[in-house]
Amino acid sequence: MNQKPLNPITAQDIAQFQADGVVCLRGMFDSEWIGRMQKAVDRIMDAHNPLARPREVTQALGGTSGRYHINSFVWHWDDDFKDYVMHSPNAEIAATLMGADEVRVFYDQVFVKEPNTVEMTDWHHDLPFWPMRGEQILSVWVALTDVTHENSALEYIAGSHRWNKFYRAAIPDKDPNFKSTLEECPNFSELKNDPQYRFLSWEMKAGDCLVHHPLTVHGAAGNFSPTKRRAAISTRYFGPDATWDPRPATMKVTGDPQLPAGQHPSHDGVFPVAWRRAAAMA
Ligand SMILES: O=C(O)CCC(=O)C(=O)O
Repeated sequence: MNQKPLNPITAQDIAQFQADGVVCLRGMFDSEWIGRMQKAVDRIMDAHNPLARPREVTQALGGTSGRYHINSFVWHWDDDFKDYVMHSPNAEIAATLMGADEVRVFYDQVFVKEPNTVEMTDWHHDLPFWPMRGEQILSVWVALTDVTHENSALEYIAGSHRWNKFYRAAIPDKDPNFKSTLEECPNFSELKNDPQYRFLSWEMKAGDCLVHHPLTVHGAAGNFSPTKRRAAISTRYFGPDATWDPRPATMKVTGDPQLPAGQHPSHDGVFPVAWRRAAAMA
């Protein structure tokens, strides 16, 4: 299993990430990682671990076909996920795009949409949902299956991370704990013909990844394939400029270190260091 990205991350990739708030990196994870994490996802989806945090979106919304399953902070209780967040190419990819000398794990999140799942991923950006602030925070969304426009490819709005917007957290199963007075994120699916927005979306092979800034607006349609699952793990990492900001209506962190607001969350048990430049260069 590769620990370093299989392909170089170029200056152009970094420039694109900075300008658009998202970049697609091809062929970064080898087939051993993909096979191992596909099996791990199958295992954790119905596991009864006390630390499991499943959200069954299809069920919660009264859907009658398919399954939209989300699970978060899995690395706290599953060794394959722990190895994946700590020792796969994820952390070096994150460090390279953030320009950070040290990268800590924030959390991992599994997204599975089985065939015939109509539930969309509502348009949103991530930061309003998180008890965190900073520029050096990002997500590495790794495709564990091939991804097509039919089976729920993610869509992004280029440059939306620079809009100075902070939209209300959009929770797929409409959990009322996240209600807030923040402005609601528009349904950009209805604005596809508006020339002021540049939509970005990629069909992907398993092992490709998307890296996005925490304020880049994104969403996805349902999985309308009758046969093909769409599965991904989105791992969130942060660098030295991130600070703890436990606002109301934000996500509870597994193992919450109860840090004071404004502090860098350098709690090794909850946010372990996954990459340091000095060690990587040695
Ligand atoms: O995979 C999905 O549908 C949603 C992913 C997402 O919103 C994220 O990784 O931030």
